[in-house]
Amino acid sequence: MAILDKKSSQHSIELEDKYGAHNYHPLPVVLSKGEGVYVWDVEGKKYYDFLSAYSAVNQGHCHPKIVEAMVNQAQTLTLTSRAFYNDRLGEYEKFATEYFGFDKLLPMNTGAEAVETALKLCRKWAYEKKGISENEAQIVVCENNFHGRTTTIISFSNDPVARKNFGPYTAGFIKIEYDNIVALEETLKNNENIAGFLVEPIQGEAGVYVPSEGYLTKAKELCAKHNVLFIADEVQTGIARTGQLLAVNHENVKPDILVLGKALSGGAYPVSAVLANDHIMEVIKPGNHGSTFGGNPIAAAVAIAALEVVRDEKLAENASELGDLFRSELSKYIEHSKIAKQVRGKGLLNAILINDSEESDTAWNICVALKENGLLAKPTHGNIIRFAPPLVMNKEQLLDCVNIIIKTLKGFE
Ligand code: IF1
Repeated sequence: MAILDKKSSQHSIELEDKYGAHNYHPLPVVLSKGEGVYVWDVEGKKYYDFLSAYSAVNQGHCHPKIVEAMVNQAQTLTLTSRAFYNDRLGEYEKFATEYFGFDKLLPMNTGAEAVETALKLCRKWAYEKKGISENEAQIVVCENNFHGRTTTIISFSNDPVARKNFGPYTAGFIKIEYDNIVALEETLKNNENIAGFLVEPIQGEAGVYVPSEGYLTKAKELCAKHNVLFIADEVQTGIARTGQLLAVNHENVKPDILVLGKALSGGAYPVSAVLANDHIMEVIKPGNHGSTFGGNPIAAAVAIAALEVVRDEKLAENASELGDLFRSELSKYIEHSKIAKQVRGKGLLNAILINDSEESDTAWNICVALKENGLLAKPTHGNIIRFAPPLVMNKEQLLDCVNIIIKTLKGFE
């Protein structure tokens, strides 16, 4: 029995393969421990984590302050539902609204739920405040967006893998090219029924696509001019990832509706939120929207701790500095590389483009080799590798990682 009980990567993989739905294609590594910028597999091998659970673990794995807040609250009160008040939610709402500069917060759990919430809020505002006739509201979205997996959200995705055979789809969305201000202007000018513009300040899933400087500022101005709500999905880009608390801060843009998730909890617990000012949020009345778990006391305690860590450890500043260093070091190598074409990103949300077709398995093979060399990253869209380590990394560790990446790329030249 001792041998059977012993954990092995192969055993864990076989269990998932046999008993789990095959909705992911993970890198063949089985993790069992994490601390700061490191994770360990079940055989005890240590890796730098360069995915950070898709930017949920910005504060580093198992941050002691976040874990302590979670454990203390878990031993006291876990869930009341919103049928009753709990003594943590209001405190968290005050903290988070002051932190981000909005009047009110609506608590949810996952990113997709928060995006759904923002869409519902936007539509209701359009009917009750803007005066759009019932069922006529349209929301403008961008090509190659990623906002989550619900039926409504995939209705306006243009990724066939995420979308095909899940119809019929939700109506009411207009898709325009990302980073195209003229397309937005034309769309807003020619349609009275537009309620909102939903946008990722940097497109993550599309391959860390940073829009032209000024795009977000101009988009916000156009929205204001046409009385259209500017909805920023900062689920992935928010909470210091790009070198500012929010990616919209790079352009001093204030969204009408802000959507947060992932690192709002430091990856310890599912916590998401929608923030807006009163003139928008007040359209939501008792019974209009909710969630059994949204706003639970553990989530509230965890989110406060997670946001305190970002502030106290100056994670935005660190992401900004280390991001500049990462891109400049890799650019020097890429200048003379045949296998890597470009490094791009902001703060510690970066990607390199691999010089091969989207259909090739080169990026995947590079990620497998990176894993062998002690660094975990994952390809997105075939030939792009995303690099997003926890923001608690230091300079020495980052340079060590740059060496691992360069050494690995050299094996593919
Ligand atoms: C998966 C990407 C990252 C998001 C934005 C909402 C959500 C996400 C901007 C939904 C989620 C994830 C989910 C993850 C892969 C991932 C991702 F590659 F697809 F783009 F992070 F890079 N808005 N992003 O990025 O949040 O409901 O998942 O909490 O496996 O689907 P969720």
